[in-house]
Amino acid sequence: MARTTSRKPTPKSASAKLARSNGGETHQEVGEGKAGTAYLTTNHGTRISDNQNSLRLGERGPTLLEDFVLREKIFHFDHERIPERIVHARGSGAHGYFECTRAIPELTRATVFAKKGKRTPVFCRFSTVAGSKGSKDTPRDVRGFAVKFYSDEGNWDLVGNNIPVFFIQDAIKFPDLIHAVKPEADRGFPQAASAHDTFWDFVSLMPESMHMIMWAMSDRALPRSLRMMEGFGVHTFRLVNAAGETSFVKFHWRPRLGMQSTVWDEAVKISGADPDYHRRDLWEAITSGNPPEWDLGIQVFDEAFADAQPYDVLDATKLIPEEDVPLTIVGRLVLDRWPDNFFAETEQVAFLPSNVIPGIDFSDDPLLQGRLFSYLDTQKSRLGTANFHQLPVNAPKCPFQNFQRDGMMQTHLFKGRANYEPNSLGEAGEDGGPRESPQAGFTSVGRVELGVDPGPKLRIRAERFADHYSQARLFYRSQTRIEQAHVASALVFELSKVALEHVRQRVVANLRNVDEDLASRVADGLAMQLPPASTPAVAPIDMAPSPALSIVAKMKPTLVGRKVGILFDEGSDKADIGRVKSAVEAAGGAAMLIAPKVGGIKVKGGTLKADGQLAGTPSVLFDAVALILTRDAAAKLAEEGAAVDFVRDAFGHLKAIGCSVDAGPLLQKAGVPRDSDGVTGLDDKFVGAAGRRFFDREPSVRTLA
Ligand code: HDE
Repeated sequence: MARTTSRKPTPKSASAKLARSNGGETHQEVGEGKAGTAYLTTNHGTRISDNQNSLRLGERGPTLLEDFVLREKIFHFDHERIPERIVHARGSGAHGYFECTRAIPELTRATVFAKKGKRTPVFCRFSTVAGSKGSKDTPRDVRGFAVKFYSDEGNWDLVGNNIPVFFIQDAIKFPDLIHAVKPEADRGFPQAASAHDTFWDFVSLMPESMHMIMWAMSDRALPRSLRMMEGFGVHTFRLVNAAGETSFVKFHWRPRLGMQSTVWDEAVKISGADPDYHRRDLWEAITSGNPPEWDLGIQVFDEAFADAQPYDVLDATKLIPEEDVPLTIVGRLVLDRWPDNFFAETEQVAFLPSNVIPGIDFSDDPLLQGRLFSYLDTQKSRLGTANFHQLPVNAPKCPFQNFQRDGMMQTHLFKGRANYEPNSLGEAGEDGGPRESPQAGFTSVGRVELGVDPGPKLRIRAERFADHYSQARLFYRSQTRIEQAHVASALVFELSKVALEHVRQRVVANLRNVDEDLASRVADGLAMQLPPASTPAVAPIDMAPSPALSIVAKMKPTLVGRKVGILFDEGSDKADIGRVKSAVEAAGGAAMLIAPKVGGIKVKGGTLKADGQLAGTPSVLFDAVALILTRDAAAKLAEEGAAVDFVRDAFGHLKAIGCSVDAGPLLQKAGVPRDSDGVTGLDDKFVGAAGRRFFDREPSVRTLA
């Protein structure tokens, strides 16, 4: 059928000609000359004449099998999804660089640390662990913190978490752990949650998980932003210098914005208001030119220190207190470029803990050893080919060549016939291919060099791994009073979702070995009798508290990288709004205007558009809020659920609230006492308060265990 071209081209399609045909459907046709758009083709380069209609017999069908344009398009679409990651499926990534701020050639020959000022490109992916790819960003969960350094001597992947210890000591338990935490096998729920029978059943029988449980029940598992969490390599690794001398090392990422977390009720509400909360937050920061940064700290120690500790440094359920081995800052990580394509980069990035470079080596940590083996398999299964390393996000940025050949999706065009070595093709003038580098190449630190006797082959756990409780106690006792209450309340919440009473009992019996007060608070919160303590494999010891483990003690009162919501309505004073917005921005924060309608509201001094509509932009999305309202508007909004929740939640989530003098009726309806700490006017006091949380308020708004 001939198509009738509409007479009026729309301005947006200046280069694509707009046409409408018989059925009323819109066609965008390729323009002519230089101004024209590119023409549409099939995957094999044939130009497509019509991308709106499949090929039919007659006007009304049937559709013909020979329509290769339709067939190819639908075929490709049908295969767009690839398997999601078994764990860490939900994630967000970004490009950036690592800059060495302190050269450490005396410790390692890794070129990443060779020279102060040296920059190495990186790709970093943050993730939750339990939920699937489309799950919310803010469950109570551990966060993955994986960094791929594209070094000039190959890719180094530091695939860590935001918690410095792990649930289990031996890789052989990982499938059990993940099966237990994922949705239950028969019912397929709960999604992205540890608060259910199978998880707590498993961990209650695995007291080695108790230290990690303390962290997972703490506010560390509820980060306010991916930009505001610490990262850890978790395992003990080795650094090796040019002389072959080696030391143990633990890696720590420290966020320059300071650490910050949400409160549980807030995290639950954020997941409804914005399931992409962390992804959006990272995207906003990077695309608005505020790249997040972390310092890289290392804890370096030797065998003598390791031997002298009451725990084993090869046990991933243990940390090394910073008070014992302070951090040395050796570099900074800057994430300044959002990926061009989410799938090609964030989804297809393949991290491998076995990716190390000369100067970095593994320890014998049995969890790490299992990981070195596991990740290659997962990448092959997920990305479908042993050539996954050729994808742009995975390929090294330094030269790479060997004699591996062929395989599915081979994209490299190898020249010549040298696909084996040794060969003598060079003697006949042909390219013989790459060869070994005995000096510059990677060499493993040998047992003989370390003076370690390999000993017999045993399926056994080392006796020094048997203390399951001392560091759980260390963590709990190093928290501030309010953080301890959060841990206890999180345990009450999670165990309240556990239907099997004997599991609850066993968890509380284990908690008695951590801290008696904690166990009693949890038992009280569950309205159960305190069970007898379980018998620990080794009696716990008291370690000196480590203030470095607290978030609240380390929190920076700052508005930098934070967001303030300004609620206004008809009649609000435009000048006041402008003043608060400027003050927030001057303090390094971002301000967003919220009103019942977005398109433009009459205010004193003109009209004003809002960035967000009240019902869709609750206060959980902000670090502090300002209410700039006339008395009439405040009285009207006191009858509006979304407005009352806006204020009540800001107060309940311990945030600063700045108010115009006339905001009273709304405050009153929300039950916010005007004289509370953190409830201020619109002056400098508000901006000063907005970078803080008012934890003292908490007992007045909810019952904590
Ligand atoms: Fe992982 N882990 N893991 N893991 N892990 C994966 O690899 C595995 C462990 C961590 O953003 C998988 O590519 C085993 C500890 C992060 O793409 C899989 C064991 C730590 C990420 C896998 C562990 C981690 C993964 C799933 C026990 C903290 C996401 C998809 C021996 C130090 C990386 C994939 C990204 C991903 C296996 C234990 C961190 C299945 C077998 C401990 C951050 O291969």
